[in-house]
Amino acid sequence: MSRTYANRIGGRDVASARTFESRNSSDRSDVIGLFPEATVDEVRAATDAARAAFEGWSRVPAPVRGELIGKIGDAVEREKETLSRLVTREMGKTLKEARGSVQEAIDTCRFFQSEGRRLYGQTVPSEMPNKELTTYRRPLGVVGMVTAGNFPIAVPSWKIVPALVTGNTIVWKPSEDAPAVAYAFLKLIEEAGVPAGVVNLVFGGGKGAAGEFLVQMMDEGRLDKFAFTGSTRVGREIGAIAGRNLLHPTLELGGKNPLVILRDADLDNAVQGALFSAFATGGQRCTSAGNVMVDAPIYDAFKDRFLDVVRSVRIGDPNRHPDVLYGPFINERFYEAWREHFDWGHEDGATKLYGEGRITQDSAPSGWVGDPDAGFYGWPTVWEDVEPGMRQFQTEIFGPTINLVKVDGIDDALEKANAVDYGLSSAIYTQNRDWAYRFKEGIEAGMTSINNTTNGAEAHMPFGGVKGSGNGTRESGIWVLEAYTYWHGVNDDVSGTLQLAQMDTGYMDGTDPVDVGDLF
Ligand code: UN1
Repeated sequence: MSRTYANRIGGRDVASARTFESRNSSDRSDVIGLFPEATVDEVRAATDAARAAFEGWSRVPAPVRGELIGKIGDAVEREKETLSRLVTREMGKTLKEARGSVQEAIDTCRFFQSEGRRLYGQTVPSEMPNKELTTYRRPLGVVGMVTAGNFPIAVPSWKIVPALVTGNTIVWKPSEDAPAVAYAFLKLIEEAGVPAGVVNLVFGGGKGAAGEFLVQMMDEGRLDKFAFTGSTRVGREIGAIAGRNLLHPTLELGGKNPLVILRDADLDNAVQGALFSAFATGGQRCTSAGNVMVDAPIYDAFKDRFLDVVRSVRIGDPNRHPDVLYGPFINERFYEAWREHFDWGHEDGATKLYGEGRITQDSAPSGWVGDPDAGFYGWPTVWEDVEPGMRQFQTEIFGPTINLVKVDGIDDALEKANAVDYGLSSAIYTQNRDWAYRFKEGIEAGMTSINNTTNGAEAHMPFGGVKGSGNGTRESGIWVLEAYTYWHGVNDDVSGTLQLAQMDTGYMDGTDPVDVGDLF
């Protein structure tokens, strides 16, 4: 019998009438638990609980809130191995990557623990005597959050931790692909001493379910902020609803990230970097590489070496085989979307160099281990003859597939790297400082790696994109503070007289008058 979990609203378990199962992505016969399908009333109740908790939480001194964040970090660190195994079991990334993703949440707590002792405002000189100007960061209020299943603890921590340290309260709807990880994280947040109602957790699906209900709460005036990681299509809808309610949402959306390999690159390093960028997490990262742009003089050499390593990639259930490069699709929907791209590829005139679709008993690459029918597993797939304008080139696929695109030098590489509607991450392999510099200056992306992968952003760097990859908000590091606070400017006049800004100022006196009319 699988255990049934409840929503957490105001520090209490709240069951829903309907439930859904969370299953192990690598072995779908393994049911992890039953989770509620929260109703609109339950989601609304969660916003009430967050609203009720706001005043008290926002008045807790920020350094004390920071200490609680530190305790969350301690609790996550203590449970790192268990959480990592749960991440692997529930959504299917390798244990090495799962440990990295849990570490990312710990790093986030470490960073924001001390931010509670900063949260600096400014003192600003006044234009009048005996008057002081100061600025303060103020919390926004109640934040609605919807997060994806591919980084089920790291990415939520990028939102929850800075929102908490700045004094906001939260209603969080995690991905239905990884509810158990969310529940475990919430329990550790509660254990650390975050008061009841400050972080509320509601479970369920997106469309027509808890995710959409939480978005609707903006129209009911119940939220002061929305934060979302997911597809560009859904992000645009959330952005429109937030816009009409005058909220500035955090939107971390898709990517079709270019990885450029120029003629002078260290090829071994570049092959390894391209492999990880394309296939880590089975290509299901928003920072995964979508197009590998290879300089013409080394195109054939790169292609041969890349295909050699792709042919020997180990794939299988990462719970049983710790040495695989990647495991299953997180869910059937991602598998179906990936399957469709084979049709477009052929229609558009791209050439498939490697890959045979779904891995089955009868069709498995040499590095396959285990029972392919236990989950949805895909062959690593490599295409060439891919050009800007093709769907294959433009569309984020979120699965194990990569395009090789031939380019001629840095200018052509840059032009093609910018020829997508997204601009999240990017990478270049070259030893030439000038080319690297030009790439860094010219690339339309929020993040760039030089001689490293498109993925693997560190937890205290600004994370986010340009163009279709988001709305310019940033997560992580000091930059995320802008997303969860507003600036409050305070004028404190101790002069005891009426002093009018711009009017009663000394600098207006004593100048030689100029008659502007005489100048023309
Ligand atoms: C995501 O896929 O939504 O940079 C986040 C990376 C990770 C985070 C990815 N640190 O690949």
